[in-house]
Amino acid sequence: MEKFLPSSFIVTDKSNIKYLSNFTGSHGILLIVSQKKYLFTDFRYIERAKKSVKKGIHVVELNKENWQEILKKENTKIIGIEEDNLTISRFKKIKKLCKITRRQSRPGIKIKFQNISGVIESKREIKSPEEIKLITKSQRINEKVFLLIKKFIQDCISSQTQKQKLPTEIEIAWKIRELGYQFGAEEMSFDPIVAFEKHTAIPHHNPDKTRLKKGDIVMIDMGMKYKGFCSDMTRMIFTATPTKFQKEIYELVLKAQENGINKIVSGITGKKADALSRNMIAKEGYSENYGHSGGHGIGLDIHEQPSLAEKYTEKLKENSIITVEPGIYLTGKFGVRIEDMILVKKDKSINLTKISKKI
Ligand SMILES: [Mn+2]
Repeated sequence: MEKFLPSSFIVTDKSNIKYLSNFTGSHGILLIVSQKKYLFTDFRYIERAKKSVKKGIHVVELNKENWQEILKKENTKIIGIEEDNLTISRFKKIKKLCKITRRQSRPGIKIKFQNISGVIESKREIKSPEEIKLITKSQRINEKVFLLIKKFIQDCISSQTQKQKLPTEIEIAWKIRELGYQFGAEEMSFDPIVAFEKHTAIPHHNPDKTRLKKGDIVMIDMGMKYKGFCSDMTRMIFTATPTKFQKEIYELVLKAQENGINKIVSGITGKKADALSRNMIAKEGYSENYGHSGGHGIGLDIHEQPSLAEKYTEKLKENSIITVEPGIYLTGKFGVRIEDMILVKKDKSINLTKISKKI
């Protein structure tokens, strides 16, 4: 269903503010009144905002007088707000800012609020060529880091002496961060997931002090942030020849994932896109071991619209970027997840991830 924005609205979601204005400070609020855009911030961010905002956006130091002046000038009566993003206390402050009292001979204006949550997010689904370039670059950094991490793990295993200790999950997660910053990421798009052996059966394992052992199956799910844009990838590393069963599971997940990637095109629903991988896993009897959604939109946020899930019945849009990440998790044994980023196209979607999936 297409949703529309009223002519006046307030943007409080940080990624939406960045999307519409290019402002990235932690304290800002965007007020749009009849197509005129005002970025309100405080003293600390004024200079930075002036330097970074898109053309045509007025940067204003927030106070009640100038806020109300703008609303009065345009005779604003309905203002859109992002309910999903507002705390009660922040909403109270906004209400106060917008409460225009009867003063002198001026008539008071009663303002109504309307929920616009999701509308800007829905516009963000379709990526511009520039955004596609930045997301791809973010993934290139991610890949550079991953290859070095993989080599580091393999080198540790092959050159291990009796005395030497192999790295812990935390140590590898830290190395991912370090290399990421070194190669130009401004931050991680989420805390790196590094899991050894049994921990791979926990979809979002929190790295701990467990040490790597030769023969472990390793899961690495990692992503970088570059100029505000996220990347996301999951790979499995086998530190010895996998068992027949491990290989079987790995190949099933891979087959399911590639079926998804090859058949996802714009116009199919998120539900259908999810089913492309899920049905193959279910057919082999592992539906109970695949308890998360099949993927998600990615951009300024690590998880954004659309969603590859049973309940997501909206259609995928051309030039959206999504992840495809099926998995099988066998508690107490091991798990496998494989994740790539896909640029959705009309005829054949494009895999933005270049790291090999061969064992
Ligand atoms: Mn993901």
